[in-house]
Amino acid sequence: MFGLLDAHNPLRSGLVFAFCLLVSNFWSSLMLHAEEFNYDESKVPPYTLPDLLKCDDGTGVDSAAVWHTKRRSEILRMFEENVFGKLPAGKIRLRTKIRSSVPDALDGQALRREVTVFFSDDDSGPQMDLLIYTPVNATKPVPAFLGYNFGGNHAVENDPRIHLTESWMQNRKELGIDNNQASEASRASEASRWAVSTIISRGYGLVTIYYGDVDPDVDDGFKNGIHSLFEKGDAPRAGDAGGSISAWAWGLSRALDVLESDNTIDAKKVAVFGHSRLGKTSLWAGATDPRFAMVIANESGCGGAALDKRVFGETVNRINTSFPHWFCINHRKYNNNEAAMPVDSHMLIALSAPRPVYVASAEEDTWADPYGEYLGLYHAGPAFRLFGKKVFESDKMPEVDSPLQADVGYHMRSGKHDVTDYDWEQYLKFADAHLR
Ligand code: GTR
Repeated sequence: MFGLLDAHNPLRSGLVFAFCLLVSNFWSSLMLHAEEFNYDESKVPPYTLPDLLKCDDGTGVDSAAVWHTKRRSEILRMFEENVFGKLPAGKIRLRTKIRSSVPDALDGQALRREVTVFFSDDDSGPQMDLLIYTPVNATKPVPAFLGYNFGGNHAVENDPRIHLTESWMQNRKELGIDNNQASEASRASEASRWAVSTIISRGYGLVTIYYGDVDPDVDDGFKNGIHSLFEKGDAPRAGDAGGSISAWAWGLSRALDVLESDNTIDAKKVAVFGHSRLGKTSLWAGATDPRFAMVIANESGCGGAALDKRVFGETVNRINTSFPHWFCINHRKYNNNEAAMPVDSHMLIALSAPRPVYVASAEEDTWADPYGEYLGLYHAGPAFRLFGKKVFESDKMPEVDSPLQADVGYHMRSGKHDVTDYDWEQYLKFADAHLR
């Protein structure tokens, strides 16, 4: 086309130029369109959710036994193959070392320990630091919340005795994180998200881990974190090889392994908790590890509790483009193609049934599609009902700041994407009802 340009014929080259401009505007408007996100309920495309209670061979699921022995594993396999991917099943020998033990943390309220968990025999190999709070006055092992933090264990509470995280971190000038290393300036930077004192005073333990210990949140070709334990050499990755969310979920299960031999925590009563990408992770951890007694997904959005087929807010294409390392390669088949997905979030949530599951949204967090998060939980209902559990009757979501709790729980908090004391209040109430 450019060959037609003739510098000696201004009229002709002007016309060609105008044509080229038109074509390029057309393409850029198409590109722009592809990057536009829908926030309008009336523009949600018609969609059909895969049938939760219909087995691959067409037979229906009419009992908890059939769910457990047949349908559940079919769904789990579909998520491994198409969404999160799987990690090699081999057992890893864990070693632990107590890094610190403070008997009077939180003004004397809690025993706080830092425990390093090594995933190999090499002290400089992959490892994670558990930060464990338990009430000092407990007379028996306590139920607990287990969840990752974004900012490092030292960001959870303002106490210089907590070691600064040494793992790779995203640079954040405002928090003094430079050269991908934490500094004192980021101490307590995430404290508002962890109602530690309230959790302890209500008789629960809290166990938290910096998620980057297990797998740094960066597209590094799966060389770092626990991937290095499983993937040697440069062989191309299988389409269903587990991405970072699988790695993080795996780390939560290893933390639970450790808690099983801790006499301050009742490992049979551990609620797995996570916010945002870590809420996607807590759902996947609950799905893959039935030992978690309760599952909490705070504002987990696309790839979490929100129905992908609604294509509302964040899309599959966008998430795989921004974060190519979170999901497995096969997930990219559904970029701009949510309708073809053989699963959706109702099935992810159902994988935790009959255990109590809490899904939470925030009103201003439209990127995560609050109504889609509610609907994911609502449409998971039939799996819970097989076990006689009480779930929500209506597909109409509750009003803002009006939590709904049965054997599943939901609230949409006013405000933005975050974790607040209000959220923890609801989780504690839910835990009182189901873990006590
Ligand atoms: C966003 C991402 C979301 C959510 C969030 C978070 O950038 O698009 O899916 O996971 O990050 O984890 O804070």
